[in-house]
Amino acid sequence: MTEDSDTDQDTVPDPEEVVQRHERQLDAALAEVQEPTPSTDESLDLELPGLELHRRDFVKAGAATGAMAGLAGCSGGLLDSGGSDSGSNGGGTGANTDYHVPPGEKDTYYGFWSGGHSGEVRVVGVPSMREIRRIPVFQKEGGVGYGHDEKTKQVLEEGGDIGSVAGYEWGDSHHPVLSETDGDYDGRWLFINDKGSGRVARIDLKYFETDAITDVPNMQACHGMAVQSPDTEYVYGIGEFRVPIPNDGTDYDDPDDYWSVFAALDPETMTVEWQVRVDGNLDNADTGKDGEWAFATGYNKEHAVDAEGMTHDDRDFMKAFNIPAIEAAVEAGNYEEVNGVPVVDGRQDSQLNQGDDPVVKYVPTPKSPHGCDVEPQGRYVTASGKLSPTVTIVDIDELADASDPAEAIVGQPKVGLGPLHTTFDGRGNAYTTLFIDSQVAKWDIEAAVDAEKGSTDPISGKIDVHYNPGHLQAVESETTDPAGDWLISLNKLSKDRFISTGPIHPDNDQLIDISEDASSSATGGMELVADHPVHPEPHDCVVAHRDKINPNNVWDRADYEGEKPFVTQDASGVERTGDQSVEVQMSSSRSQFGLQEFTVQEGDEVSLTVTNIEDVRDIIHGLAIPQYGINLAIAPQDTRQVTFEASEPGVYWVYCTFFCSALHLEMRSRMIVEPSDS
Ligand code: K7E
Ligand code: CUA
Repeated sequence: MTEDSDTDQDTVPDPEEVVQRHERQLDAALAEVQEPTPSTDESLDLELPGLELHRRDFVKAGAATGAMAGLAGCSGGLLDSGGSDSGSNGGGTGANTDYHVPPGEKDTYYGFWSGGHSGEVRVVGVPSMREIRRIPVFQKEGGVGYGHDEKTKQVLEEGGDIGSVAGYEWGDSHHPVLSETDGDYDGRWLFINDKGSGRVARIDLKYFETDAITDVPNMQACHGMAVQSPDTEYVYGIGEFRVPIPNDGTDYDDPDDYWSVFAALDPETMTVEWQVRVDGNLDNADTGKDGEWAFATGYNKEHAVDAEGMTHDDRDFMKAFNIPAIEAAVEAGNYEEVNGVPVVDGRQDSQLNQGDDPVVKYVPTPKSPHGCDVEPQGRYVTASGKLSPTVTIVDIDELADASDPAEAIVGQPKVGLGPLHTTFDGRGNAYTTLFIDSQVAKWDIEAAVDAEKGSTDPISGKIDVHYNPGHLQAVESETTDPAGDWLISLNKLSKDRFISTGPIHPDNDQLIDISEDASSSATGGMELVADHPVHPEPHDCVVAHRDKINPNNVWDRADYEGEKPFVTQDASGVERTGDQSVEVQMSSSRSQFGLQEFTVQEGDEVSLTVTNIEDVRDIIHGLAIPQYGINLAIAPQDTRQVTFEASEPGVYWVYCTFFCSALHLEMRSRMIVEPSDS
C-alpha cells in the first residue's frame, strides 16, 4: 500500500483525508498565482472586483470550495439532487441514460476535437463520445496515408516553413471552428490553428481531409481561432507570442518592439488579407454575430518575457477589432506592408485609434483574461478571468458607442477560482470552467448584468469535474440557436479516474447533461453522466447536429477531373517517359492491382498513379512499398499519386494495407527494379 491513496483504486477514500489533500493541492496551485500589484496608472483605476483579493483570500475561499468538491467527489454525490448509492466517484446517478447509443444506432451530433500536440482533429460522436475518426492535419500519418501522396504532401509543404528552422514535423492544434452561413454551421469547412507555429489549416468536410494549410507571416504562434459570424467572411488567426519583426537576430533587445498580430484570412483562398498589430498579446478569440466585430483576450500587456512579468499588472485588455474600420484603413492604404501582408497599426497610440472610429478598442479587464466567448444572441462578449475569479461581460452595442471602452462592461459575476472558458445553452445560461476549483459554474447572463459587479448571486449551480477543466463546450454553442442538451468538460487531469497506464495519464472528457434547469439543485440541474479518457491533448471542441454535416461516402471523380486520371483496369500499364523516368498507372479493386507485376530500371524516377475503381462504400485499398516509404490509402473512386526514385535493384512486393476481402493477403503486385547495367 502506497502512502498516496490516489493510487489505490479499490477503496473509498476517507473524506477528511480528501479534504486535506485537496487543500494541499490548492495551496500548491495558488502559490503560482501572483499577488495583485496596485496599479500605478491612474487612468486604468477602475473598480474591478477580485482585485482586492490577496493570495490568503484565494486560499481560504479555495479551501472551502475544495472541501465541498472533495466531499461531493468521493461520497457518491452528496450534492446531487438525484442521490446515488453507487459509491462511485463523480456524483453521476445514472438516471439519465440517453447518452448511451446502442449498437447500430448513430449519434445525434458530430463533435470535432482538437488533438493538441498530436496535431490532429478527432471526430467524436455526441452523446456516445465514441471516437469515430482522426483527421491528421499538421503532420504525416500512416493510417490514411496523409502526407504520403502528392496531394496531401503538397498541402503540408505549402504550409511552408516561415520561421521554422528544422521544417515543421508536428503541430499543436487547439481551436477547431466550423464555417457558418447565417450564423449556423454550414458543414463546409473546419478551420484549426497551430500554436506550434503561425499555421492555420482548413479541413474540407465533404471528404474530412485537410485541404489547405497557410503559414501566416509575422506570427510565431497562432493560438486563438475564429470565423467571422454570421457568414464566414474571414477566418481569424490569433498571434500569441510576441516576436521581433524581422526575426533575424538583428534586433531583439527591446521586447516593447516585438509584434503580436491579429490575422484575417480569406476562407476560400486561405490567403492572408490583412493583419492588425496590437499592444500586448492575443490569446483567445470570438466574433460578434453581425459581421462588425471580432474580439480577443490577451495576457501580456506588460510586454514581458517571463511569467512574473506577464502576470505583474492587475489588469490586461480584451481587444475589440472594428472590422469595417480596419477594412477602410486597408482600402485607404493606411497600412505598412510587411512580408507581403498589409499590417494595420492597432496599437493604442496609433493614428488610426485616435478618432471616433478606432480600429481597435482596448477594454480593461482584471488580471490575465483567457476565454473569449460571444453569447448566442450576439449582445454580449465575455472574457473569463483566469487569474481573477470573475467573468467580464461587455455589451457589444455599448462598446461600439462608448468613448471609454470600460463603460461597456455591464457585468462581472464572481464565478470561482481560475475561470478559463465560457459556453452557452441558448436558454440564457452561461457555463464557465473553473480550473483551480475543478468545477463548472452555471450562471444566468441577464442576472449577471443586473447584479452588482463581483456578485455570486447570478450563479445557479456548480458541478465537480475531474479534474482541472480547460475548455468546455455546449452543443452548437457557437451558433445563434444552441441546442442546449449536452455539455462537454475537457479536463486536463484524470488522476484516479481510470486504470493506470503508467505515468502519462490521459485527459478526461466528461459529458454533462444540461437539458434541465433546476434551481433547487446545487448543480443548477447539471448532471455528470460519463467519463472518457483521451490521448494528449484536446483543448477545445465544436459540436454540430448531424444534419448539418454531409460528407460524401465515396469520391466524386468530378472533384479531381483534370488534375488526376481515373485509371481503369484496362488502362493499367507502364510507360517510359524519358531515359530515367517512367509512369506506372494501375487500378485497384477486390482483390488485385491492375498490374500483377511491373518492371522499372535502377535510377528511374517512378511516378505511380493508383485508382480505386470500386464504387462501393467502405472498400478502401492501400498501396505500400515500405522500402521506398510508399503508403497510399485510396478510397472508392479516388486516385492517389506518388513519385519516388527506384534507387536499389531487387524485387519489392507491393501490398494492400486495408483488409479489403478474403483475398486481401493475396492482393499484391511485384515491382522489379532491374540493375542499370543489365
Ligand atoms: Cu484554454 Cu489553447 Cu483554448 Cu487550452 S486554450 S485550455
Ligand atoms: Cu485491397 Cu486489401
